[in-house]
Amino acid sequence: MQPRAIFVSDIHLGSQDEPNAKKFLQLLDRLPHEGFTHLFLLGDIFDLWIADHTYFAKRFELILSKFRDLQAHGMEIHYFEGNHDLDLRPLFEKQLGIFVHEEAINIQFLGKKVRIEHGDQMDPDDRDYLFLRWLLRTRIVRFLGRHLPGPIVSRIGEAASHKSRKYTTGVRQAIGKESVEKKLIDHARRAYAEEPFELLVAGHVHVGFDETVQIDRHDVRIINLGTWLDQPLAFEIATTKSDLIPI
Ligand SMILES: [Mn+2]
Repeated sequence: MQPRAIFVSDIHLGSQDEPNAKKFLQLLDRLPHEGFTHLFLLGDIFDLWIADHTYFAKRFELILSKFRDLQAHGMEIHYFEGNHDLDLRPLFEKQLGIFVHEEAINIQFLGKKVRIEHGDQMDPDDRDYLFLRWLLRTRIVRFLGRHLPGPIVSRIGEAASHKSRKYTTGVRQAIGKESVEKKLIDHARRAYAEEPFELLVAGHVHVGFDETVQIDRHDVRIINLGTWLDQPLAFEIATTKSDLIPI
């Protein structure tokens, strides 16, 4: 069977009953029948998820069991931590066998060099956030996140998550869609200098984007998955085509 991959990000699910959760479940449902072999979750799938609290596992149990179904169909799932879903290894990797990534990765898929990431590290000017990102991953904060009771973690987290979403929308409105797009391209150039790729797939900035630019005289395609809060999108890579598709 030929590999076929689908990428989604920034769904920002607050519960499993909301319309986008149903849409997401329907999408997951049809993946194995349509021959998809790989699912890439590019972060901020949930509006809040911290560590392995049963609080979150219960809240989104339908989605977790759908992930298990996909694995039973032989699909491989990768989950990139976002800034709303953190410390995923204890549950998603250790218990569910999903590959968790905290940083960008470069892979070969169908002979194409692809860089994949959530995208929250793409803006070097965003020092406050980059500090916060570091802080949230320190041992002490991870310890608290894992050991404080679920309801407390969720209350603190929901306040932070609301602020963060407002911040992302604020940035987009303050600097404009074009400046966000310029940041995407600048980031692609910097990342390319580290390790070249033909395709970059990211999320986080909440601006749907699909453009091919020239870097070092090579065509590089940059995809941003936008947010399901505006318009549900997914990106797929198959042998015949690679497309950004409305869900
Ligand atoms: Mn994000």
